[in-house]
Amino acid sequence: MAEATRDGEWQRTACILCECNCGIEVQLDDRHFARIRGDRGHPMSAGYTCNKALRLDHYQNGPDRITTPLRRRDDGTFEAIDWDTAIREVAARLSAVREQHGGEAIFYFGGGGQGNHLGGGYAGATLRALGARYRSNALAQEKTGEIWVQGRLMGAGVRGDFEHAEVALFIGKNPWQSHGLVRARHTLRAIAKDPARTLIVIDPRRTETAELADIHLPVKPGTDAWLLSALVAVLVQEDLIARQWLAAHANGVEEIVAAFAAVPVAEYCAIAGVPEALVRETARRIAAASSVAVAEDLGIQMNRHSTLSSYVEKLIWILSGNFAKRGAQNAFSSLVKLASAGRDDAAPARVSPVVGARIISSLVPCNVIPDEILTDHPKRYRAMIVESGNPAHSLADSQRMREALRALETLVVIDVAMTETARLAHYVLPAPSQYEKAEATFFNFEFPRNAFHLRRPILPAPDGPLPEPEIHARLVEALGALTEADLAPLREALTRGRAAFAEAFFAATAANPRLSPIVPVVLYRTLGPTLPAGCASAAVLWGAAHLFAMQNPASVRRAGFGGDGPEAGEQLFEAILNSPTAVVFSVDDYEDSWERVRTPEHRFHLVIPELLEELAQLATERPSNANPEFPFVLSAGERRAYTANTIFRDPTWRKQDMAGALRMSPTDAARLGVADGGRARVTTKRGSADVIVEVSDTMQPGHVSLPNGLGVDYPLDGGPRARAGVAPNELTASEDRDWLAGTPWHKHVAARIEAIG
Ligand SMILES: Nc1nc2c(c(=O)[nH]1)N[C@H]1C(S)=C(S)[C@@H](COP(=O)(O)OP(=O)(O)OC[C@H]3O[C@@H](n4cnc5c(=O)[nH]c(N)nc54)[C@H](O)[C@@H]3O)O[C@H]1N2
Ligand SMILES: Nc1nc2c(c(=O)[nH]1)N[C@H]1C(S)=C(S)[C@@H](COP(=O)(O)OP(=O)(O)OC[C@H]3O[C@@H](n4cnc5c(=O)[nH]c(N)nc54)[C@H](O)[C@@H]3O)O[C@H]1N2
Ligand code: SF4
Ligand SMILES: [Mo]
Repeated sequence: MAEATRDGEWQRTACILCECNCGIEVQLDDRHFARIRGDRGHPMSAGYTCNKALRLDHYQNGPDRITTPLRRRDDGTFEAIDWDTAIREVAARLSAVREQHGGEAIFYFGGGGQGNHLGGGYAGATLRALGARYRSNALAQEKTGEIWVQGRLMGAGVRGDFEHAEVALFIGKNPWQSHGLVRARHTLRAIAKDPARTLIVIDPRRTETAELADIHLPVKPGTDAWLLSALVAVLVQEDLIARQWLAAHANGVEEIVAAFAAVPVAEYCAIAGVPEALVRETARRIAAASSVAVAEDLGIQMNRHSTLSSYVEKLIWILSGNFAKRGAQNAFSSLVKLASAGRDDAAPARVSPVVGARIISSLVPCNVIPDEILTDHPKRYRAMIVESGNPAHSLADSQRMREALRALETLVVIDVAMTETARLAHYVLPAPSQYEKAEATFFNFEFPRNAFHLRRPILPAPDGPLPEPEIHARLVEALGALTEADLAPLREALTRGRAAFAEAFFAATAANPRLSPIVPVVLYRTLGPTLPAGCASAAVLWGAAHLFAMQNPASVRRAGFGGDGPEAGEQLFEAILNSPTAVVFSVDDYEDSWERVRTPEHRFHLVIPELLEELAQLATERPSNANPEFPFVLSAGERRAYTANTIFRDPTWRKQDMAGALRMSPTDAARLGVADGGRARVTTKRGSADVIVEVSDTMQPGHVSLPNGLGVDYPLDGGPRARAGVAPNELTASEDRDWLAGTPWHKHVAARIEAIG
């Protein structure tokens, strides 16, 4: 072992299992996480964790860690190679692709999971050094439709203030299990307990959140577009909209009113399977509330009419005037932007090179990736870098995804574990775990206080893996994009302090056009070594802190970072470097939300013609699951108490539901003759899987669900690999996707179920 671990001491870090990244404290015992507790000093989570954080040792000491670079032999087995060989060969192979076919033939996927975005902050340098132009990540199979709608409506990312909301509305989201809001279970219980507040849930399943709700709208799977349209139609037709507020803040109100005046409420409620009276009651409750916070998630984002549903969801809170105030929707600020809700209606949309799929927030839709590779089109992707993602498991249609990955001339995977994707790679480059290096999440979406946590390593990395920023720096150097001569004057300036460095840095990047595309690596190689031990990777945050302070001076000042000009940015960076927990970097006023609306007069632009056309088509379309061959709707990928994407590969981390049962209503179970704990076969047009059945009265008849993240394989002691549960994407198809954003219909897969004796 390289260095001693600080056994027995409480060390502060964060949970990496979901977007919340709750602060935790860990006591180590011989590299094991012996004790874990919530960090009360964390400014957001304040001691809160859910049940999953306590199982993090199964990640740190998972069964499939990689500790040396690997190269695949022709027979499919791997040999260990040293880093110099790995970097040299990867750079040479990617350069060869660029020379023959252009950099745009090199595709990048990933850049971070639920808690690790620092490495992805450096990947851009490698891509620009290669001339690569196309990339994607998991956001392009869930959030890109919503991002596109936000871009068109207001050009800003928006978040609900559930802590203070009088009415909280969740659509296709089960925050009791999936979280996505700070201290989710506390917040939900507080709303449910308070008679003055109302919790509303739209979900076909009576989820844990729906169980707490005051109003549950048990929508028929896949019919949210009709239900949400009916809800907005009631607001419009009963004249419950915030007319005066809208006159001051929105364009296109009359077109929207006209479109929804035409919606036949009773008919749409019937299609959605929800009593009209309940829909009217819900609309009236929303209109009467002093504040409404809303969140949508995968239940509509991975479903039929997903981009349209995201649009109509937003009309609910805009038409009722719930923006830029306490308890409502607000536009947050990010230290580092993960997605850009650009207002792209003026510019022609960028599209993918083969299929011509719309690129949103710079991301190619995940569902078209196989089509972009499995073709003889001259512009096909021929090489791919995958970093902190497992597309062979997590994207639609695993069979086709595997076929596509196998067809690449070069596949390079950067991961901590030997994943389904890594096993198809030509080169696998090992990274230290998120507890063995400096890391950070860029999922910073809170309002009015927003916080950022630079986590220090809490134990040394084993010999072998290299942090992602170091891998990218070496690749950029091997590609010849950066030389020692570029860095020398910057290093010299740094000896005279950061102010001198800043000056030299801006002068150098202005003078040398080669440097600006690779700025993260320049910072890593100059500023990085001067940062506290283990924190070189934080170098990129120096630029981010300065930029943020320049763009949001008042919010940064309220957060306690003052001074003139660059002083505030420098103070913020120092605070991030020196704080063991998250730092509040921004304190906003509710009015600041308007400043972030990036339309000419900071007004909502309500009319989106493409989606109003789709709305009109609902009038004649009838959702039907009439295919007698596949009479069930399968939701493939539900969040449960013991699921966490594929971050854990060891199934024993689960304390219950080890095999990830198929949930089914008692009516269906009786009809099929399956008992609770019995076995059944699920078949879709793409595949078939044997499952254990959990009979659950939370399910509607005709609707079944499988958990997310199961079916990863793991090595048994010295022997073959085993697999627990069903990999959901063996059952999904890449062509089943939204026409506009390309997001998959994973929550709505046509399936057949048979009992197995
Ligand atoms: N425990 C746990 N938590 C997680 C994760 C995890 O793997 N495990 N993953 C994290 C990630 S990456 C994400 S993106 C979030 C996702 O978080 P959520 O979106 O909340 O999670 P899901 O359970 O996938 O889907 C939400 C709900 O959609 C419902 N649904 C299915 N069909 C329909 C429909 O037709 N209409 C409506 N309205 N609802 C429908 C399901 O019943 C389910 O309750 O969770 C995050 N948190
Ligand atoms: N059918 C179906 N499919 C789904 C979903 C669904 O609901 N249904 N949900 C989708 C959603 S919302 C999401 S977000 C995706 C998630 O899918 P992916 O984006 O593929 O993410 P993860 O499963 O979180 O995999 C993250 C990878 O990061 C690796 N890793 C962990 N720590 C580090 C590190 O420090 N460095 C590096 N380099 N690697 C690391 C892990 O070993 C793992 O291989 O799955 C999606 N797939
Ligand atoms: S809410 Fe998310 S980040 Fe917090 S402990 Fe649970 S899984 Fe971890
Ligand atoms: Mo996700």
